[in-house]
Amino acid sequence: MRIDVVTIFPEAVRQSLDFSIMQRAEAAGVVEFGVQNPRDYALDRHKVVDDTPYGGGAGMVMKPQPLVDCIEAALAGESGTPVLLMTPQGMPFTQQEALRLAQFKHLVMVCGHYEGVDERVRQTVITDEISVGDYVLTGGELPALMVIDAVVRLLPGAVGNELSAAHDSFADGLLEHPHYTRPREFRGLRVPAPLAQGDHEEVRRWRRQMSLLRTYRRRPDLLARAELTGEDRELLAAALEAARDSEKP
Ligand code: 4G4
Repeated sequence: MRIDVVTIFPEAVRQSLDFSIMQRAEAAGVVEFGVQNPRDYALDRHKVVDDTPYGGGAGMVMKPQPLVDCIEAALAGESGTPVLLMTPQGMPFTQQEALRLAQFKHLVMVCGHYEGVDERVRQTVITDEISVGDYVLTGGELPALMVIDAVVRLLPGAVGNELSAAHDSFADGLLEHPHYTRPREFRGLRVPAPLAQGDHEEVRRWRRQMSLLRTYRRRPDLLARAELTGEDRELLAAALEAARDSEKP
């Protein structure tokens, strides 16, 4: 996969990508990153990329011409390549969207700044608008890096354990079960018996039960949309009953 990031802070984005797993993925040939600066496409002597908003008001707006020319240079005439605008007005980014984006061989990610981008950029070149959460940031760079991280770790050869992505939180619409490593007891807290004993079927059932209980308590919205089996319902009912019993005097 190739990923181009369109940003007025190319050095900051390049530095962030030359870090940890993303760096290893690029070195391994799993992904190739490009960083493009719309300022390089500005036509005036001062390389201006922003301007005052029509209709007045505070702040500045990203001019359409440098941004669209930069995006089109990154696309190099391709069609079908997603051009993603990171914006608080976008569709919420999810694991499902990460899995969808991981199928493409080229992505172009556009980072907005100031008060936002001229609407004609959306109308001409943007294919998808993505939000990483209901909050406002000064720029789209951190959201773009979050989306890149979530997508690249799904690419074949990007993670040490190829199977780990299949077990992620949200892979089956539920939160993950708790994890433990040695020692068997830490500050008086013992590793749960089914894990310590290591009977594979008992481990599977315990993990599934904890996954269901955690999702019930923390993210009832996810549980409502998950497809539960008969065993799932029994495991959750048993876990809730056990929790209720332990609360009795
Ligand atoms: C586009 C329009 C994304 C980009 C306006 C970007 C939050 C997110 C930006 C803006 C962003 C998010 C400056 C408001 C850049 N903030 N939640 N800021 N703003 O994904």
